[in-house]
Amino acid sequence: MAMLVVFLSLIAFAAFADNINPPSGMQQVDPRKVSQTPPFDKPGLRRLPDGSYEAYYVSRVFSFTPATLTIPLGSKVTFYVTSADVVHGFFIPNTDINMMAVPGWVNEQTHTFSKSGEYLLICHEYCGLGHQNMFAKIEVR
Ligand SMILES: [Cu+2]
Repeated sequence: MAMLVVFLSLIAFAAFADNINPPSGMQQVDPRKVSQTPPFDKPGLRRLPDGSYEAYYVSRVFSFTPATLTIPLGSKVTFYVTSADVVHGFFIPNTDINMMAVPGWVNEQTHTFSKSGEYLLICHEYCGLGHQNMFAKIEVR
């Protein structure tokens, strides 16, 4: 029992001392109101004045919105991801994008698409009976 208290205290101390947080800018969003909350009310790709892009994704059992996305070749894209229900994975093989979609939080990662082709976006966190069908497509051209 004493060991348990010691270990939990060490974890709590390390979390606060090292300021361990979810991997995002600490952006929060109410998971029940995701579909009314900008920018997640209109998920998709947005071009920024500097020529880079932002991609907003909402995950829910068992799909990603948008289901397909077309990205110009060579673009630098920052993905912003949240979930409207349970925890999902957000993984695009052969890129730097590998994160969790957590209800209540917005996670972000950036990747520059320097190879054209079709990329698969998959959920790699078991989220229920339809988990194996949870994917979306990204076309880079
Ligand atoms: Cu899932």
